[in-house]
Amino acid sequence: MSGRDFEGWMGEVQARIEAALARLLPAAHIAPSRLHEAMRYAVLGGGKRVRPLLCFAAGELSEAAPERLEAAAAAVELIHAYSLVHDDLPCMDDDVLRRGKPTVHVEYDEATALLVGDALQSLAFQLLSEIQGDPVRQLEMVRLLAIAAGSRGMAGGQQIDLESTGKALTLPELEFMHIHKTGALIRAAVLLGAACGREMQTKEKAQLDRYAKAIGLAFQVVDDLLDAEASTATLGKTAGKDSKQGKPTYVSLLGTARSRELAHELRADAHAALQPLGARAARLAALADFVVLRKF
Ligand code: GRG
Repeated sequence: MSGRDFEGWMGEVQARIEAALARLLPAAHIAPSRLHEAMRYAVLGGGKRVRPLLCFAAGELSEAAPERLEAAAAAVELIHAYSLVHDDLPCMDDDVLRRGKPTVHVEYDEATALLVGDALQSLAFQLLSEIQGDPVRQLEMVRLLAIAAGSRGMAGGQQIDLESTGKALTLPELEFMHIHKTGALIRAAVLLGAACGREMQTKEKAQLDRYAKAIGLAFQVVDDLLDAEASTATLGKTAGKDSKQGKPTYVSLLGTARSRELAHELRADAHAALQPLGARAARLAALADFVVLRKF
């Protein structure tokens, strides 16, 4: 697949998910208006939509219907958006800029930002529950996302992150934190996309899981590199925060050169995992490249 084909596909999926989210979020004029307006502010008009892209790409492996993928991708993106809103709160990462605009608690207020996160999380599960199809499969999807977002996934990873500030972690400890904080939701995006289509063989699922774990970690390594090397304007969020806050990162532990190498090793592992899955995995492979080579 050429770079141009991939960019065209990315643009199409990003436009599709933006339209779906705009349709699925409650309209701002519906009461309580302030909450609904703030939910739309948090979700619409920004972000790379990496998780929806992964969901759609994984859906190609199992020949999933686009309407089902749209709902699953929207659900994952809503969980991601909620995590960003809560992460930016003063009691957590305390940031004022996200996706190039003031964070939700700055634009609205802290209590509203808290409720925005809560309501986005609820809406995500509502969307999964409304997907048409085999109810057993649907329940598995709900369970998968619940575990990925909860204390054994993203929220647990965030807890470890909060406890780690100012501490020197070992590499396995850092990896454990990121497998949960960032990796769990990325893995869920991939597995949910695949679960939207035909039942895949156990072997295929294992390869896909290996891919998802590799790019989940690669995503975080690159996030650490960008925080150290890119500008606030390019990122649309405050750059250089990790070292200022004394957060353990791949860059603080390994340095930039080794971190870059590690990202490429994880990309190679992601590609290797896709090898047995054939041509249908081409977009997942291109997404592994995007995750590692991105500049924002
Ligand atoms: C509050 C439960 C809870 C969890 C928060 C994901 C997270 C945990 C915090 C976000 C802070 C952060 C910088 C995490 C590192 C990786 C990450 C998720 C970056 C942001 O994701 P992108 O780059 O953002 O996909 P966009 O804006 O493109 O969607």
